[in-house]
Amino acid sequence: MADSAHVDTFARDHLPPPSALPEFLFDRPELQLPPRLNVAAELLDAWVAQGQGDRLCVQGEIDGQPVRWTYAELQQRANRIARVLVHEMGLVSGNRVLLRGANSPMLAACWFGVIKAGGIAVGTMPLLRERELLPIVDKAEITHALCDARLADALHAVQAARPRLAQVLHFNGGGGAGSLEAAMAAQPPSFATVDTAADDCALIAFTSGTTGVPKGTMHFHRDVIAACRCWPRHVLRARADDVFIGSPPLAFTFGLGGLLMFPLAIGASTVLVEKASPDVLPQAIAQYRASVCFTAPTSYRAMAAQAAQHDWSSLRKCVSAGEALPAATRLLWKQATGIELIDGIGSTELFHIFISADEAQARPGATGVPVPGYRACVLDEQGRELPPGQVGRLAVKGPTGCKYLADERQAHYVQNGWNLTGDAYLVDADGQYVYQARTDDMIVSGGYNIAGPEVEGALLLHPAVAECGVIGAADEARGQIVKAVVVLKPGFNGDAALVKELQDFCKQTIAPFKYPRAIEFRTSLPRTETGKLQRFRLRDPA
Ligand code: 3UK
Repeated sequence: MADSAHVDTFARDHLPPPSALPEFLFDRPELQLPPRLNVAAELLDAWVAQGQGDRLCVQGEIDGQPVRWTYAELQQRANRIARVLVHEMGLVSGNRVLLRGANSPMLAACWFGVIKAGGIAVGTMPLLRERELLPIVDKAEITHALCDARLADALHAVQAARPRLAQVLHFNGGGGAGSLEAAMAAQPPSFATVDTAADDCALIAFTSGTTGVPKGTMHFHRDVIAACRCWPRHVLRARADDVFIGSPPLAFTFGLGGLLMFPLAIGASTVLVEKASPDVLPQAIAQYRASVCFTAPTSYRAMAAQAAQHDWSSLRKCVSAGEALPAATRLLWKQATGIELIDGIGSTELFHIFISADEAQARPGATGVPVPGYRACVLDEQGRELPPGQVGRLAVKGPTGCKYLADERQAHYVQNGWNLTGDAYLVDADGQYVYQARTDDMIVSGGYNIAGPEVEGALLLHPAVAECGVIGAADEARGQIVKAVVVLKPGFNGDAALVKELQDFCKQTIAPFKYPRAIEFRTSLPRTETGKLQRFRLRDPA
């Protein structure tokens, strides 16, 4: 720790104590990382230094105009931003810089600018409002921000309430006087990337948690590089000529890894589009001839429904994460595009995917096996390892792991060196990990343990069902009953006959005791910005 490059020691000072950290595994040859490491030096400067600066790096739009930047062009913009941060905004290495904006090439340049200057990037979801930004600014003691001009209002309100956040510049607003772009234009395009220690903090990612104060997960430079060398290398196996695209925001580590770190780690290019909802993503895939796609299971399901209208011929690899992938969705996508989805479970705490299966290993209903570099097991309530076939708590360790910023909940996520993700899993006879539910979402009805996602999987096989969520509803006789909230496809009517039909359908598809005794029809389901179903809002509509 003595040779940290950070002048501002906030991150180091607020790490969990060593005894509360998970065990880290670096036993693979590709995980032997040097003591000095900077993500921007590895992913950006190194390509330019190797004479690869003219390769295409990032595409998208700025102010409605198409953008195509090479590695050298992104590097020069990041360099100018680093200079603006240091020389105009008074950034000192180790300061936290809030980033606010939808995915765009400029947001990527800002991210690298912060990292080059030795700052700590704190990405925030574009939809967050003042009351959600305030706890992040407080918790991470944020002093600087780079913000998309179209999202300036909420941040102005935060600034008014928090004098600490004194330095803010805006981008993507036309580049007029006072903008980040104008400040960049006054700086030369070179910058000496700060020589950070491998265990200096590079980013703090806040969890998309459903309850309580958001948790900040700290990630070192080495965590990001280690993640680039595990799942992408061994499971995704993309190539330098691949074009990455997808929906998750760069503020979400699923998006930061999949749409920025992983393509740049192999010299590939990425498309950063502001809107990547299922109704516009297919068009963007065709327009940019994208070959590797990252999005959530519900998005694949929605895109599959309109597959016939689009050109998927450029697409090679499709990654699903964020929530469990129903077997029905895997099948629909394969039928629509011919592509076998790559499912993977990751978390903000571990940065990215740690259990997954490539196209060849993929099995409907299973997530896959531990990614090389990671180890996993299923534990009982006492922390003992369970044999195959039994449902328990998923435990993981690898080169990355949970480091909450000053948070008591570290002791919930990390126990005896394992990261406990809060998921109920079983390992089947083939060693495949089979997702059951979030531990808190297991339904106990009449003495049976029932996993809501399994019932959802059954309902999704019925032709009338567009989307659904299954929860436990309080019941005097049974403690809980299985309740399904269903969104129907157009042309279906949610009447008593359909309720009966869906119930019978479930009884034929899975063990009859799991069928939903109550079914409610709605026009949409509550989801987070990252595509996760908010079950707590189904349970308690208020
Ligand atoms: C759930 C899954 C079943 C699971 C994430 C890939 O989702 C990500 O991070 P979050 O912190 O949530 C983590 C939790 O989400 N989950 C994610 N993927 C799957 N459940 N199958 C899956 N394939 O409950 C997990 O504990 O928002 C995903 C990469 C980076 C990420 N941050």
